Amino acid sequence: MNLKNTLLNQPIQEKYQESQLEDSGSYPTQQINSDLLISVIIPVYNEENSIKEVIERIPNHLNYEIILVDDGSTDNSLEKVKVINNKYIKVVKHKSNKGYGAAILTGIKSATGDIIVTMDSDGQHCPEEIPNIINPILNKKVDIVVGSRYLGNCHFKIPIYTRLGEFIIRSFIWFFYNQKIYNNQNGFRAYNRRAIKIISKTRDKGMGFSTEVLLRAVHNKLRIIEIPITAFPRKYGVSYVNLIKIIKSISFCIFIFLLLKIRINLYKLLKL
Ligand SMILES: Nc1nc2c(ncn2[C@@H]2O[C@H](COP(=O)(O)OP(=O)(O)OP(=O)(O)O)[C@@H](O)[C@H]2O)c(=O)[nH]1
Ligand SMILES: [Mg+2]
Repeated sequence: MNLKNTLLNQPIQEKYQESQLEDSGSYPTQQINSDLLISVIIPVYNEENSIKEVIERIPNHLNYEIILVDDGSTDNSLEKVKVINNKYIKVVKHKSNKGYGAAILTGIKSATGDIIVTMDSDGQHCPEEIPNIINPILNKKVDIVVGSRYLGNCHFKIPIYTRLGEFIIRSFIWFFYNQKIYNNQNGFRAYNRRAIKIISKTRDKGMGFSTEVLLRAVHNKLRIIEIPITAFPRKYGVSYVNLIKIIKSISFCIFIFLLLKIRINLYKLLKL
């Protein structure tokens, strides 16, 4: 049995496995029949070559607002956004670079939607797939949807250190919380309001944010599902990920939740 078949709530997966890629390279999008407001949060740090296209590709049949968080960009990212004729874009700025997690948290504060979607601004995610990522929440099945390039189509080779990191996080979550989340570093996600209440308390302001959010979510028994997405390599610019920093923050995060688990189990033991 392969990864795709073993994972998660089957009805949603089956739909995708039968589907073919469209010209855009993304999965066929599902039809959304909902008046709920969707807030799409896009953190931007020096992405002048890709940000305009990412915004323009967001399906316009959705009832949405776009919260663009400029995380102290020093290039022309903001100028590229200004020329887009879209009244649903809200721009929030950090005066200096504060980190990926800080950018998402700032976006959450400005978001008024019933569902929040987060996606990268470097063109690695397909905006056309936003309806797919919010559908499991609309169907009231889950609180958090995580896009998975392992279930979907990944058009680049995932670095070994990313795979290793994801394996360690997945094993921790599986061992202590009995859930499997394979693509746990993916930033293309959707959250309902219940989830937002919990993840707003996340402390990591950098790239460890994605891990802490999931640990908080499983610790609070939120319902999480992974769905297939399409992932592309960065076309422009460079990754701003600092490997040493991310290893430190993820290790710290796992350590804290490990302590929490030990404390809970100790209480249980002492009560017996
Ligand atoms: N790394 C990083 N990204 C930020 C920051 N602030 C906002 N972002 C945005 O967060 C998104 C994710 O950052 P990336 O550097 O692409 O991280 P990644 O996708 O995990 O790494 P790559 O696969 O190498 O691109 C991008 O859209 C960035 O523009 C920041 O301080 N650091
Ligand atoms: Mg990226």
